[in-house]
Amino acid sequence: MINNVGASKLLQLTQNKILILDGAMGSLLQEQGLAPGELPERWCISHPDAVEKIHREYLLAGARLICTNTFGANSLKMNDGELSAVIDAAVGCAKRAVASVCRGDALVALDVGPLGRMLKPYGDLAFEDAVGIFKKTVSLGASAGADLVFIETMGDLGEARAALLAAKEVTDLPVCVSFAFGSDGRTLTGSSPEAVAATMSGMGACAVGANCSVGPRELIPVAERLVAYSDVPVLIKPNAGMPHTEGGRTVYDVSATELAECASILADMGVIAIGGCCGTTPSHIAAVANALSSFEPIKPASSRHTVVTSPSRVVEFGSKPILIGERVNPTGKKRFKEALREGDVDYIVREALSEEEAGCHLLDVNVGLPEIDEREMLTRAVSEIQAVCPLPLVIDTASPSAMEAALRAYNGRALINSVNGKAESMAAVFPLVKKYGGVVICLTLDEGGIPESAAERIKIAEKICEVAASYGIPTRDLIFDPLCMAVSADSSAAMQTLSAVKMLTEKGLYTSLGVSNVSFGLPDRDAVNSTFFAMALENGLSAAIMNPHSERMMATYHAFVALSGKDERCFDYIAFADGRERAVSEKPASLVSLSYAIIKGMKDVAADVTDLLLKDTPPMDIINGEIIPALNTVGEGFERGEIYLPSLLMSAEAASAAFARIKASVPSSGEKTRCTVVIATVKGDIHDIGKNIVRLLLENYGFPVIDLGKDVSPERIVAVARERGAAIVALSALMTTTVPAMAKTVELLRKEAPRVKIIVGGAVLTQDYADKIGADAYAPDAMGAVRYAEAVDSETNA
Ligand code: B1M
Repeated sequence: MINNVGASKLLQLTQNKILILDGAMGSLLQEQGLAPGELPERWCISHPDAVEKIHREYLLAGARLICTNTFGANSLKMNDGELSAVIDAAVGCAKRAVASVCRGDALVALDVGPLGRMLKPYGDLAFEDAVGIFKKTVSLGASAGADLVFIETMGDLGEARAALLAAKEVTDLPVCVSFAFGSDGRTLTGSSPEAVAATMSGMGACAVGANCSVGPRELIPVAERLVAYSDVPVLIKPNAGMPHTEGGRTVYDVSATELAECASILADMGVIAIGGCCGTTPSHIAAVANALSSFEPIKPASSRHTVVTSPSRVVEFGSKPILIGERVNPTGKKRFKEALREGDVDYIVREALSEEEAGCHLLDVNVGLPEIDEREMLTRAVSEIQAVCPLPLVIDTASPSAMEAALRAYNGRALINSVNGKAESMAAVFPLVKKYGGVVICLTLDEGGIPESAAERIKIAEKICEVAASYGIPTRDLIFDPLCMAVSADSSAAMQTLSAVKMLTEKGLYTSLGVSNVSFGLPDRDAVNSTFFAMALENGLSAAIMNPHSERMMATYHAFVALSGKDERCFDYIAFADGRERAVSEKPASLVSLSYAIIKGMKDVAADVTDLLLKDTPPMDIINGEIIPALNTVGEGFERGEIYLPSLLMSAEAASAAFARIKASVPSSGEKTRCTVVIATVKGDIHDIGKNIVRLLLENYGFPVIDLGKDVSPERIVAVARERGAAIVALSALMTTTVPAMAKTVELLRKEAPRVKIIVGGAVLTQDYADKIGADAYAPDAMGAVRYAEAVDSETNA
């Protein structure tokens, strides 16, 4: 239930007009003297008049929804007492401004920004801890009198889910959720507008949107996609372009006129609330309000799309049939059952990855085994598969408690398997679909069992649609499984199922079948399955739960798609027929290559495979032949926009795990008698894998190495080099944006420690650049660094 006052006011404010939102707060506070590094939220207490004045200016400019100055107000940044005082004061400032400028006729939204820490598995913050932190902020905002909650500038879908769930669990205020998108049209962790719109609106946000990002023009295509895939209104708050510095001042290039032009385009495409973000001012908002004063908002239509998503992948029902991998399931699999009993999630993850490689679109995850804690195992399996596999998942369980735990952990909008026509099943599953969002597979059986005839199964489907609607779940999000029975037991079984698929399709409903059931008890099951699969596809089947490792099933699918005109110039069929490598990860850990484990981000497997390799492969061969090429592959995929930051992080973790095993296996070279080396990755750069390799090799050649780590300032490097009497400083940089910090470090060393020799390296470095910044030497690889250190050492000792 949504708070009536806030929700009805929101509805009223968007009824006949585009709702005007406010603009930047932080940049205006800086103009009034907020010092760099000072928390802007504290100004609600120390300078309430300044904060209130900014709110008033936005209201006078035409804003009718303003955000409190609480972007960073959370318990990671301040203690409970201060948090409560700041939020109280912030809501007070905004409320007073609304009362004085427009006699209460505007909404005050509690502004909630990201926590500034990555969630597990990419960072160290547990999902439920994030939920707890957001809950604290939101309950304080609700008690202070905010009219709604505005979660903004989210870069990670998982964090946005945590914030939205928290808000819904502690208050009935309406909640808007807005994301920051990069120039590639994706969030920091790789989510598309479709993924965030479907996930957030499915979870009950009252509006979704985009804010900040890279400028208003760049947000136009993002807004179009949000509007198409959202069931709720879309709001946009762009920044005034990307900031740059001029004469020590931060400058934004987008003028008020340009923002207003973009606002008109956004309103034309169905955005109902528009404001500004960083760099915008009351004059920007006045220009937007002026441009939109006579605009009638386009009534938001429900999304027509049935989608399931992971953070980075959206799969839509209705165009091509969808393949759902059935292999993550213990039924009839001895090894899988053993893995479940032993808690061997790596095995399950490899099974999932092998299905991804075989060409599935979605993966069914079922870990039901009577003797294990299914709730715990399903949650673990879902989280660990999601950490390395981009495919959206199908949460498959008969236990409502396991379903809820897995849906809570699932990052995105899942396909839920399943509900059926029994009152008990619908009462248990539909509230979960409503709370966590999702598309649900509906089995056409009820208290009377599985009806024999197709017509009776359709009746159950109709009943399910009605009950789902009473929970507010649209028919669009129901996928009907008319149940596939063994043809060996009943010769009419297959035909009844096919006719049910046809009837459901004719009613405009989507269907799914566990196709392999049809051949139960028969020899050469693949022949029966693939023929039945072709027949079902011809009758309109939308999705099949099947074995993607069956060549016949896959060939049937690709041939069907090509023959039905859904494969432009048969490209997909030709690619399929040309053959692909498959099932690599079905092999035991010992047979998975290290580079594969790194590319897929499988940390534990990478460590285990490294141990095996170390038995007969020299460490440097492992580094040069497996670790570096794998990281290059990942880096290239990242550059092409094919993989996103979370995968890069997982691969880096896997590479580091492999490297740690190599390091542990290399015997110490004994007494260190050579000259001392100080090594660091330069300021602003957190890449340290290459630097660690250089350190390992130097130590192995007898050099005492003082490792200052990554992101190290020139001042610290110089201070330590002087203090420890280092003969050599070794600097690493991996990004074009951080080589200037290397130049600065060299400059400072020349001034403060002129006798120290400087060697530089890292992927972006060249001999030319090393010469230009005045380094003594450049090494393209770790061995080059050792050779140079040896030369310096013999000179020093000569
Ligand atoms: Co990032 N990253 N990354 N990244 N990352 C690169 C470097 C990038 C080229 C990827 C790409 O777009 N193709 C790109 C930089 C583009 C550019 O500036 N030209 C990039 C980017 C953009 C980013 C972020 C900005 C991404 C984001 O957040 N949007 C972000 C930056 C954060 C920051 O630093 N402020 C970021 C983050 C990360 C991770 C944290 C996820 C992770 C690093 C984890 C870690 O290091 N602990 C990561 C990774 C893994 C990479 C790639 C894929 C691999 C780097 C690596 O470890 N290579 C990388 C793409 C690539 O290089 N193929 C990429 C293996 C390593 C052994 O090689 O370090 O070159 P390297 O070391 C070699 C030699 O160069 C030499 O010896 C080593 C062994 O032969 N060497 C020296 C190195 N230092 C030496 C010093 C010496 C001598 C030799 O003497 C002193």
